[in-house]
Amino acid sequence: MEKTFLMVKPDGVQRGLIGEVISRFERKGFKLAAAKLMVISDDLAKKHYGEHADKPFFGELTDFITSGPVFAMIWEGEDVVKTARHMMGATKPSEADLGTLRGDFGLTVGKNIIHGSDSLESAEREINLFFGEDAALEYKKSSDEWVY
Ligand code: DAT
Ligand code: MG
Repeated sequence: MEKTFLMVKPDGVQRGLIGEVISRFERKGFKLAAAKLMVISDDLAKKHYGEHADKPFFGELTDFITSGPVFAMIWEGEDVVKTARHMMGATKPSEADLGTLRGDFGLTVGKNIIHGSDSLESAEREINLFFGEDAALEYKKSSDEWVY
């Protein structure tokens, strides 16, 4: 089954939104496969956001993501990469639809609550970067037969 990497950013953790984020993905029908509260090292931040290394906001971005605990997760389910991006909303909260996490809880592009992989390739890369291979727990969820 498809997997994605999601992470409640330091602003979401400080604002008490871990439960809200988990709840939305649980209620949607997705399955939590791994989770940990952690502080990202400078090295990991630079690798994770490597695609943005040339952008003017790169320093601000890595400073922010390392500024406090994040809640890293692997979620599993049909089309989870694309669907999770819809549930997060647009990068800029001012452009994110209400009903999305960023639309409901964010105000600025920097502090936008949540990270989610943007493709199958980045999901695999980010899962390996944060959890390593084989970290996703395989288990049967009794609700699956009512979701699929
Ligand atoms: P997303 O997080 O939606 O995948 P992204 O990969 O383009 O967005 O950018 C990563 C993060 O960098 C984003 O969540 C917030 C920050 N960011 C993006 N564009 C920015 C900008 N123009 N100014 C400041 N921060 C920005
Ligand atoms: Mg991105």
